[in-house]
Amino acid sequence: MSKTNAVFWAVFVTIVSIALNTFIEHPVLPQLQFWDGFKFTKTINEVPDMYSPNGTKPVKAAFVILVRNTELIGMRKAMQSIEDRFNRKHNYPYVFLNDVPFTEEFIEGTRTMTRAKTSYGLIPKEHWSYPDHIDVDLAKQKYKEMGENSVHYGATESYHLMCNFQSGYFFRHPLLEEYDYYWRIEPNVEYPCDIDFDPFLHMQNGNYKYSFTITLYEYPNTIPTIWSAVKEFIETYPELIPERNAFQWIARDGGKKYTGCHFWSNFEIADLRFFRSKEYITFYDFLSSKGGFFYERWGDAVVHSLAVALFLQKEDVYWFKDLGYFHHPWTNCPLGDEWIKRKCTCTQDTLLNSQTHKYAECGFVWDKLPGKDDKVDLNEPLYSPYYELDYN
Ligand SMILES: Nc1nc2c(ncn2[C@@H]2O[C@H](COP(=O)(O)OP(=O)(O)O)[C@@H](O)[C@H]2O)c(=O)[nH]1
Ligand SMILES: [Mg+2]
Repeated sequence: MSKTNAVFWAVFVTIVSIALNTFIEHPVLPQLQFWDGFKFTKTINEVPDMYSPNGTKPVKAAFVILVRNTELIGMRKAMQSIEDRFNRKHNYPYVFLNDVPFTEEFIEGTRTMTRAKTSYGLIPKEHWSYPDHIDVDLAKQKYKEMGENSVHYGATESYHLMCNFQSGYFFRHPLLEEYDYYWRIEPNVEYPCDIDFDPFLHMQNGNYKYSFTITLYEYPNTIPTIWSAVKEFIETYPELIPERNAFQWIARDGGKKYTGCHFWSNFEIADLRFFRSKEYITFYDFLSSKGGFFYERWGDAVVHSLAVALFLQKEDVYWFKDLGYFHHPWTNCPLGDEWIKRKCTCTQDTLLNSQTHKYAECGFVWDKLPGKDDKVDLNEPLYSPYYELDYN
């Protein structure tokens, strides 16, 4: 074929295909979704005014994240998940906290994951250090011993400082002053189901002070003396303990021992005013004076949970059963129709689903607590633990 012929055929074929595309109706076309530029972008991001990025939200609330610069990728994963499943329609702000200044790379890498406001706070030195009454050499000796005895994270100094901060200080950071509620997030957590309601609004409307998704039994060797400290606190400050609380959830053998039940605090939506209360601060100060954040490895999950059970009542706490959540290695994966309805991607029958695993039964024990109209029998044991752990 000559060059002229080739050009002729190329032009001919092009003209014919354009004509066919223009005049022939493709039956599949109407079923397909096409990118339609601005209109499409607007639709998926459309949010009620109050939830627009700069709008005044119905609840004074923020995500609060303690995180290291080195965890940027895990942080972006967690943000991608919460934005996709919830926050792209709500635009609640994020507050990032760190014991060292955030790098430009971290700020840029997180700011760009959301349209919501992000702020970055440095933790004051006095909130991330040994209190004066702690013998630092003794603490370091204890870390060594805890390492030898396989106490979970017991040998890691920064973990002790972190648990102390999360127990006694996060709610005092100046960047949180303007908020009433917070939702704790950690790098690498995942939200595997749609959250098609506003949990902050749910907390505010229901006047809930604390909420959870997963409960576990604590490792006994992280808290050898915490229960004796709690008993002493109750004797020292009887006026701070309300007549009705959730003591049965934490006490067994008539109050002699701790059940080990705690809310897994890496997920937490709570009322900051609870943590700022005189009761909570007095409780934290008392525990701090006992030295267990450093001579043992008391975790903030246990401390928050003990305080909730001492100072609050069943009605103050909400269990987000159908809010899908994953923090290695546990999942809270909704069961039954909820899984379909909420477009979940978690595995319902995984061994470590808190909805089904006995080790996470403290949530169901919580459900069995007497309500305000029920007759209370404090001597009645509430549960028979699957794991017979030995607590003091
Ligand atoms: N800035 C900072 N954050 C920390 C430090 N240690 C832990 N964290 C954060 O505290 C949270 C809990 O720590 P993580 O390593 O996830 O502990 P785990 O969930 O108990 O296994 C996470 O959000 C971490 O990013 C630290 O030394 N500095
Ligand atoms: Mg974690």
